Amino acid sequence: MGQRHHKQKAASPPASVNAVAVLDIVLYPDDRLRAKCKPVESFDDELQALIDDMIETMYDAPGIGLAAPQVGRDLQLTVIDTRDREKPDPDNPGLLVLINPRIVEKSSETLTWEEGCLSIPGVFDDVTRPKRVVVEALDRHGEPFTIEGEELLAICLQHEIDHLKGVLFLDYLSRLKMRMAMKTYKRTKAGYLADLKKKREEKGDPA
Ligand code: K1U
Ligand code: ZN
Repeated sequence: MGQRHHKQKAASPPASVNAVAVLDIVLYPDDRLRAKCKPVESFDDELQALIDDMIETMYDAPGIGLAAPQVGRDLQLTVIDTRDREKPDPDNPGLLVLINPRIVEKSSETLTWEEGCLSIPGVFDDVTRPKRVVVEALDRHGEPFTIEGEELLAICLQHEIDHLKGVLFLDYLSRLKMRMAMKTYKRTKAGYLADLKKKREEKGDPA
């Protein structure tokens, strides 16, 4: 499992008890991003801690989604929050925890969105996907639910569910766009790792 970086909170319990942690994000081209993830079968305390850590990691990044393989776990688990703090939308479901999710409906209408990925920092490109999807999943307690997403939520649901199958948004790019993306990534990955090291040193975390 990736290293955990504990966040200090005033009046919080000792670090060993229920401390939420920001996890290391696995970077492309790590093989763990290509795993076909296993279904979650046990909704125990260990799973609850992983979910809380993934939520913290997504908000810290910041991102609008995060899938378990991105923190080195081959489990069918993802967290999503596509809310825009500046533009509150009463129709947005807010924070979602999706376990063993599957797309049960896709619209024929498509939408092209410039996607990014926390595992491929600095690379953004257009991907065309169904504009609306319906997803069935289990919540963090193992209760089934159905979520319908349109536009950004639909795009994010598909991006995260792809992660659980070892698929990355890069896989949808033409060879030319992929070559350009890799040139950009070579430059941005080094800067990203240097910034991460500096951030950790400032926080007093080990490298
Ligand atoms: O799964 C991931 O890598 C997270 C990724 C999700 C995603 C982004 C764009 C389209 C589809 C899916 C991200 O969150 S990248 C960061 C990002 O898009 C963002 C960050 C802060 C505010 C708004 C967006
Ligand atoms: Zn991603």
